[in-house]
Amino acid sequence: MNRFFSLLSSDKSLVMGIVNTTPDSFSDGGKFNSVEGALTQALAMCQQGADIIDVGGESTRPGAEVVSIDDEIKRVIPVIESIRQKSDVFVSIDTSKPEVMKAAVNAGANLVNDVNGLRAPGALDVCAELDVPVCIMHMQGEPRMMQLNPVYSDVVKDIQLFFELRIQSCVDAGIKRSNIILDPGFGFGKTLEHNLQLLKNLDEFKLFDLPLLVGLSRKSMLGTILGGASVDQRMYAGVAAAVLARTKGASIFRVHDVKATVDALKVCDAMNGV
Ligand code: 7PM
Repeated sequence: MNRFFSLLSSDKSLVMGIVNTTPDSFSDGGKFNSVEGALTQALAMCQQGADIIDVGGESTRPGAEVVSIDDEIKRVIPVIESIRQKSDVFVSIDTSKPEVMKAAVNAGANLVNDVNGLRAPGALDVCAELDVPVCIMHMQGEPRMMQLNPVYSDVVKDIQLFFELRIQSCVDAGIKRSNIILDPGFGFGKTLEHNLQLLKNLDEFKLFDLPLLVGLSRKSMLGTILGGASVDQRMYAGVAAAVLARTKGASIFRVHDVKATVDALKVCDAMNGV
């Protein structure tokens, strides 16, 4: 059993720090500074107790520009390689493109995080071949349109069915069941009511007996709950949401505010004796 697998199967909460490599997230937009900036951010998150660093080069923001395979590889691979040179932290690649998944794992990434749930042609086969853990996230619709009018007959049951079908497709493609992580995809084709239903009933997704990952950090549902708080005013709400998700069975937390989340989850883990 490898080191990452042992960590995933431990009862500890795991914090995944978000590192964005899109040029617009760094002031000069230049290549060197983007890599340097992403590396500095990743190393700081490790200091703050992150267990995993999630590296993404494709914005899923509604209306964001499409990134080509080549451009995405040029953005993320130097960042993964530079993290690998300085640290043995686990690295996750946030992408929906099979070519990027392959290049990233070959550069040292340990986990594939796909907001599209490995639905792109070839993604299932590539992940079976790479034999790394994969996070299957639920999204209704596609980023550009998904928030216009999300509809479910029962958001929890509908997503359970989605997971059941995706797990089957993964296993049929040769992905080990023990390599699958599930994520209900907060904010991806969901109203505030849907997101709250999911948070309240998160334990319903434990029926698959697979690890649950949640991304609640700085999301607009928190802004709405707070009565219109901007992105930089959502940290305390995000920490509260992570703690609530922990009590409902989540074990991996994808966050921007690593130190605050790590400290809060230490209280949960101490209470649970883990
Ligand atoms: C705009 C909209 C910008 C949405 C950024 C986002 C998740 C993820 C993201 C998640 C997993 C964000 C999202 N969210 N991967 N990637 N789970 N597994 O707020 O919830 O970071 S992007």
